[in-house]
Amino acid sequence: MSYDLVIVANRLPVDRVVLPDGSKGWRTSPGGLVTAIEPVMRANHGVWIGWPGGTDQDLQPFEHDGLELFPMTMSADEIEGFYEGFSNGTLWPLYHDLIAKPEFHREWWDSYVAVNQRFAETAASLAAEGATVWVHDYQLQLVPQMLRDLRPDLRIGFYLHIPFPPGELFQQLPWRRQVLEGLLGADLVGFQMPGGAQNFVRLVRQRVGHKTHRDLVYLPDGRTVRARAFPISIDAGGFEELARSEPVAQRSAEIREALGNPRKIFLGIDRLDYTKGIYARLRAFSELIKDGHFDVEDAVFVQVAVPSREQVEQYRILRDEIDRLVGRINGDLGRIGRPAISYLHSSYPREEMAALYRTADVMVVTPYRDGMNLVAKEYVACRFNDDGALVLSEFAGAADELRQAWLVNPYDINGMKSALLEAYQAEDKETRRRMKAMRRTVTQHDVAAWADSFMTELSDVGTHGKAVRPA
Ligand code: GDG
Repeated sequence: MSYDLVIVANRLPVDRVVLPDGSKGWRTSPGGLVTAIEPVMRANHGVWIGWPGGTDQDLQPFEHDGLELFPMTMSADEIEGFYEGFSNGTLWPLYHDLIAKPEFHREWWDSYVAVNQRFAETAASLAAEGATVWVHDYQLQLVPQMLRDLRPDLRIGFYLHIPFPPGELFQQLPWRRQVLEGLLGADLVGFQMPGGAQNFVRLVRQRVGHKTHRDLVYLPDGRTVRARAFPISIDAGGFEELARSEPVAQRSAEIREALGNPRKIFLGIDRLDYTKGIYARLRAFSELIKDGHFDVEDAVFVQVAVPSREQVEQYRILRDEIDRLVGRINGDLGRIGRPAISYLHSSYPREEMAALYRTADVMVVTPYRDGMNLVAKEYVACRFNDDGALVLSEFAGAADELRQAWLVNPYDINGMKSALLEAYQAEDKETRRRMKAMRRTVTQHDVAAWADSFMTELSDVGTHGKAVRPA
């Protein structure tokens, strides 16, 4: 089979599920990426290459909901070295400002190279003459150049979903040059923020020695590479529609009731990750109660922490720390049937997420560093009455667009306390003014516009391959 569009991502957009009859099946995973890419895939005879999770070795290509999927196998050693190791123990902390200490292990790197090579070979074998290949994220940064070596006829795009760090931090990576060269195999390298694109171009000039001008890199063989920001977004219409639906309205009322009808409900939803600033935000909230600004009858904090990367040591430590903190806060400040923090370590269907967004009066998003943060945008999309307050970290990419949020520095606990209190006390008129402006931004720049602008730019750059039709 050969395809005109090949999407290459670490994960396939489906999860394994056990069907009612006991057999195994697939379910489309929650998340905007598949929503955004699906129409382009359909319009262009596309295939998606990725790991379905697990270590099954006898996987066959299959179709799900009309999408052609090509599953990549992963051995237990590769999960350890490539995925948990180099991707999540080296690159993730290095690219998020060293919030945790990155570990550098040569075996992890070898595994990263081997898995990237396998993804590149698979993409090369599936792509039609002159096809477009769109590679995603930090797990696959070597794929663009590996693929170009195998198939110079292709048009290759790469998109990084997480921040690209400043040179001072990136230089620590023992394999910095290989990673930069890997990315330079693409015709277009997309980042969340202009800062990431600039960091990349500067590093390429300083470390690899290529000539650059603004967002262009000139390679010795005459090829050019463009590096630009494409801030990602969400399916804003889809979220709003869900939030407005009758079942979600009912569920929202149930949630408020179950929480004891407090005056204000605060909400945090994050993967349980040390970049997300969960610990500091819960402390700030609890201190407001301790200081007597409000009581557990007035306000409750619902924190959903979605299990994530549980085999990685730093994530286990974080989970224990948060468990202890929540236990201490509730022990000190809670009353019978009235915990200060309602803590949920679980993942939920999209409907439940929408019901939570619809219920929350104050949404609290306080990462130390985040490529974008879609949760902040999803909250805004769900507030169809223009009410609700968003407290948002300056260090989330989303802060660039959602200027009307209560912006905070998550390292400054007192500053965070003031912002939470202001959001709690804000007049309706004030929250409405802010939310209206943010809603305009999120509805205008949704994920379809994001995919479209990346694809359009990709079909304009490079002399290789034929252009992909917009959906
Ligand atoms: C990376 C970057 C960038 C979460 N729990 C559940 C659930 N989710 C959905 C949310 C949201 C997504 O997962 C999380 O996206 P974020 O942007 O908040 O964060 P990361 O996972 O770190 O994502 C980030 C993103 O890539 C996209 O480029 O914005 O900066 O770090 O959509 O709704 N969805 C459901 N149940 C859950 O329990 N259904």
